[in-house]
Amino acid sequence: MVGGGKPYGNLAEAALAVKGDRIAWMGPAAEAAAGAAAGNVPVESCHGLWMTPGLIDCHTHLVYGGDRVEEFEKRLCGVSYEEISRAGGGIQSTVNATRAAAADTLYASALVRARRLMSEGVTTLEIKSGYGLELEAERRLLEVARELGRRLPLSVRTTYLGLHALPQEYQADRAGFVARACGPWLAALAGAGLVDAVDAFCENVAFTLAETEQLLRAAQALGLPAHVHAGQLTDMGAAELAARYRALSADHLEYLSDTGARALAAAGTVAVLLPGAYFMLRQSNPPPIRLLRQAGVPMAVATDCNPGTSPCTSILLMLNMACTLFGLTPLEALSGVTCHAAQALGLQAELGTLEVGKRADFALYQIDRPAELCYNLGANPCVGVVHGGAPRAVGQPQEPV
Ligand code: DI6
Ligand code: FE
Repeated sequence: MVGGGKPYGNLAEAALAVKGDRIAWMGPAAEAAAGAAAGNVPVESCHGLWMTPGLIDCHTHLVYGGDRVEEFEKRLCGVSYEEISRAGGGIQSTVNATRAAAADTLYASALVRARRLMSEGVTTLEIKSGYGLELEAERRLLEVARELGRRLPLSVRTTYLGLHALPQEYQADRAGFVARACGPWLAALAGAGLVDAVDAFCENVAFTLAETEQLLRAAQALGLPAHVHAGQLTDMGAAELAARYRALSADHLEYLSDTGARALAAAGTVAVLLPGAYFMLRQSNPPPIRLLRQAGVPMAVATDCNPGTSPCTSILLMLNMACTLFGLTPLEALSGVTCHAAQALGLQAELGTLEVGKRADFALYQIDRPAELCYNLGANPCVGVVHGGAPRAVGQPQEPV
């Protein structure tokens, strides 16, 4: 995935040497054999397989309580979204279930989802809080996310999604909720080392531009980078705001103006595309891909794994949807889960390409050419992953439950 040369940066008949958790050498397989023999280094043959950088899912809400299956079923049986909402459904039902769940219950359900993503070649996962919406429940979500990163052969980046929804008990006190979420709660969680970045759902059904800015300003004061849920349902100018605060990413972007796209490009903010939510919500206006291309905005692709609008644990399915629904080329889609996803997490110096000095995270696929990863619907050709230099056969989890 290193640009400038062959498509996909493809190297044929190549070998790669690992020292510790780093890529120490890359070159022709014939040279590697001689070097390995001289240095008495163990050699693994991956003959006939394709190796990619470990895939990065840079936008998930992986940890939550309960599910929304019943709601899905009801809606398809003709019950309206409003009726479901009034009966305590929707996002608030996930907040209730999450608050009621013990940490080990949250861990167990998130583990299943993490394993599914890992089985397709994911080695780095961003996980947002945002279903707790009060200090201790948010803390539990972030702690569970960190625990997944400690126990699994997986790098986890945590994001405090402080402004996701206005919880029931604050319906009459919006300002009070926002002040707490952006003030003492963020300070406590960041102080505990649980927060790698912040995020806000800037949308007419969620939080305003001014409220979002309050969180971005608080994050800036703490030296934390930001992501912003921007332009999923309407264009409120959230992309411009994200750019103004040099956010790592602006996510969704189905609604994005020319000025928004240019602002993202100038700020180096990555556009994270989430075709799973677009599909589930049966939207019909894809993000303006041509505009993003012309402006030179790097595009990432992620699952948005969440119980409401994208109950998705397949990054490979997202590759297909990014191509079929949004019109990305397979090269753009693959860049979206490797080099550009790394950039969306601020980890481009460490991850996202196979290059000497980078972390030895990679995935092995039984395919004939890279575009197959985007072409297949529902297949999983991943036969193994290496995380930090340690091999792990897919389907044989070594980590404790
Ligand atoms: N965007 C979404 O689509 C979800 N959250 C967000 O920020 C909705 C989350 C849910 O319905 O549970
Ligand atoms: Fe999201």
